[in-house]
Amino acid sequence: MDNKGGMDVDMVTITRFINEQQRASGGTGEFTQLLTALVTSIKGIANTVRRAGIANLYGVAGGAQNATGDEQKKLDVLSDELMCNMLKTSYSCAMLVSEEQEHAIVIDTGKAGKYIVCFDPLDGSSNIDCLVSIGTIFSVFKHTGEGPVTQADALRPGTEQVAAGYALYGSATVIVLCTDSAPNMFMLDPSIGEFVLTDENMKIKPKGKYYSINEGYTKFWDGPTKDYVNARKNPESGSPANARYIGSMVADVHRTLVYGGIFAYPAHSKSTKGKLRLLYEAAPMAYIIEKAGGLATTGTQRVLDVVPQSIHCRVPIWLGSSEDVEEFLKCVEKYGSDHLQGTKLEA
Ligand code: AHM
Ligand code: MG
Repeated sequence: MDNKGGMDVDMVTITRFINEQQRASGGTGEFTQLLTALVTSIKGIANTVRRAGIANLYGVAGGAQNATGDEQKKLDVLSDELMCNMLKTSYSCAMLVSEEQEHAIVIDTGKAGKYIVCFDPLDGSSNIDCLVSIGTIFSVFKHTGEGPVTQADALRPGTEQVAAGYALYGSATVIVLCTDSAPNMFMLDPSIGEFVLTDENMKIKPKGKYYSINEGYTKFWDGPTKDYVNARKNPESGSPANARYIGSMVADVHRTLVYGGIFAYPAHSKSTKGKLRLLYEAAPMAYIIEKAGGLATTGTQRVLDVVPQSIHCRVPIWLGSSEDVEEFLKCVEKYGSDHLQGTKLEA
């Protein structure tokens, strides 16, 4: 750090970081255009989230529902519009898939580029109005098919992502970005309006002391889920694990990445495919956690191997520190995977 008068005069901003990567790999600059659009959107969302109470932006958007039947909040709609507009005009995208849009958006030929971006513009909607941390999640694929892009071109397993990331609107705003190596974290410096590199090559601990799951659904859980959580609370030796559950996937996954542990949103008898959507929630988070050295499973397969049946399909997910996830998989093995809800993944 070249610190002069309290300011790093040689800071690594997110744009500088990507420019350097692009130069090293001989890229065309299109990914930088894409990232610039994402960063602009994230800055806009962060600012709106901070001012929402003053600007009368809490509450629902006139009774609207999104593609998967969730009630849309005013901030969901605003964030979606902002991201769609910025990405459409970045000249880097072939198609967009948003949690808030029923169908994929194919970009006009005149503005089209090579990336397919899947995103949840504002994740953790139930936490918006009470000021608990929320986030934005994104996943990036390259359009490789011949001819005009169609919605089917987004139905790709997470292993084919070329980048994934999230923004967390917490006590600070951060972007965690993962291209082909371990994730890097950039924190928004509000005094200059730039995301600055604060953590490079993030690695998750092999074992953590936190487990994170909505225990309100215990009565709907399958045997392996009950067994695993019970074992964490009542270990044969050592201290019980600590429970943490925010109810915003971005915040729960970020804590898991930084402190270690396990986060789960399993399928259960009232939600037989789980809740979290594969393309713009589960797959990007699984990609980030795996690149950090952790694991992400549905209970029967690696999340990144799941081929989506539809753009809004859901998937059960257990992710985090490798030893913690392996411990859960041992519970599945003990029962046999037939005892696991959501074993048959459908659209
Ligand atoms: P959303 O995309 O409508 O905000 O829903 C997804 C959120 C996740 O952030 C979080 O992990 C989950 O829903 C919490 O659900 P629940 O309240 O059932 O525990
Ligand atoms: Mg969401």
